[in-house]
Amino acid sequence: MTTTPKTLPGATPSLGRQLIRRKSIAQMERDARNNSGHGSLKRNFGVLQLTMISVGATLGTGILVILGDAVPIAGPAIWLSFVVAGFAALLSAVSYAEMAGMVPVAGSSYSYSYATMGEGMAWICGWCLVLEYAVSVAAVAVGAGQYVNETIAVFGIQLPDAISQPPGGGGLVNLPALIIVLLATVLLVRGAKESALVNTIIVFAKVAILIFFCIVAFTAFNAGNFEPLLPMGAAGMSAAASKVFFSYIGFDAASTAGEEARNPKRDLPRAILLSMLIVTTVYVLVAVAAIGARNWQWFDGVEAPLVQIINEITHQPWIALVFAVTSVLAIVSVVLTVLYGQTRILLTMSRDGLVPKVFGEVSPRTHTPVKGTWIVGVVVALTAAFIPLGALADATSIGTLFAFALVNVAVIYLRVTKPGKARSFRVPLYPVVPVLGALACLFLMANLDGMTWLVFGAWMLVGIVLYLAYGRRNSRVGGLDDQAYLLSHQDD
Ligand code: ALA
Repeated sequence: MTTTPKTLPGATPSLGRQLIRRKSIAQMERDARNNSGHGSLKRNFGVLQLTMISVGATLGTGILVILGDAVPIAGPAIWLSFVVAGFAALLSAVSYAEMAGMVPVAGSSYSYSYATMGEGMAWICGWCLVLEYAVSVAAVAVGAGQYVNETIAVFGIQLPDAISQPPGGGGLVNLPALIIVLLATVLLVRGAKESALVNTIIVFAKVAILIFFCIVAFTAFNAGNFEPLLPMGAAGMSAAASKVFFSYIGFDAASTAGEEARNPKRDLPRAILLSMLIVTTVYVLVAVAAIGARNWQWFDGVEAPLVQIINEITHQPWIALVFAVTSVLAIVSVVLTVLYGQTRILLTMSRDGLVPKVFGEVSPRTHTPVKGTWIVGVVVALTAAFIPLGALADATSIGTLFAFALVNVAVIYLRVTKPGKARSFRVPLYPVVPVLGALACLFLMANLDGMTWLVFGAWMLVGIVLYLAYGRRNSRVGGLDDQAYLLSHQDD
């Protein structure tokens, strides 16, 4: 199927036509090579760095903080909730792997939607990705701020609320969250390679402390804690699965590094799948170890449960301190890599004209989108510092699930329309896996509460208004240059 425009060169298409016009994969690759004359990113990353970017973006508050909120919902079956959420994420991860190997640019699911469902869905997906990346990272930074507080509390120091809580939360500014986001921004501006190195070191450290937690917790293992397995019934287990789905958000971050990978077609699918394997194994082990060590009712209202368990079992405050400090770093690496992903997605969207040009300017010196990174970093830092995120943070999972569902649909679409196109990775058991993947996302979305849906609806409404006011007028796809290109690549 071709993407030949139906409008005359220079004519403005109708809204309906504009919403469904697609951008070909070849055209995306060409744009990535030229970056509209704005300087290019550098291909620095191999499979190790890419995997670490995904693990870095994934493993954080979900297991360190949200585990404690989810145990009272599921009971001892919390480990099953992690398996269910992980299975749903894995179904989408294999779809991401196929798409990332086929469309190795920096836009992730935004680009996959543009290539398949057209501009309207691509914008919606890009707008959902802002929820998945920018809004979630603000929420994650707030979580890191809380951990900083608990860490220094080990020394008997407590930050005053005025500088550790946002207005509305009893304070003036959440300073730890602000500082964490700004530090990550400075690092990202300096260079992608430097950021990836720092991230890799932290990822090794965070996986190590979680393995250490399992070893310590297993010394206090009580099999009786697993009975009854489902005190809240299967409904409790699946509601908790929707909640802990947050902890899998981020495995797709490697797919935003498509233009900085040395061999994206080979390495992106590997990195995505490898990172899923690592985080799922760690999550299930930690959940089993935590329940084995403490009865599920103990978790109610306990903040930072893993630190508490370590402290209670070892009776060594310094061990708890090392654990807590590494936990803060763990969350910092989520902030670093998720911010990274957001800047690369916006870079791609700006190339298409859907967001302002400034996000696409790459510095020839650092090979990073310096201005775009500062804008994203400052907005996220201010959001984390001054806005009690509340319901908006809950909406990040719903936005992410929607983006994941679209990727599953994109796989099916391209299998039907471009069966002969080379794929470096193919989803196994097609079409069962992408169909199940999309259904699993819808199922988890349906499990989220009405308030979350309401916030999501409001978010979408804002997105539609922004598109009509800006994106629709400034979209460059289908412009004269593209049309000439498309006509000479009819068979793409
Ligand atoms: N998955 C990321 C976390 O758990 C967002 O912090």
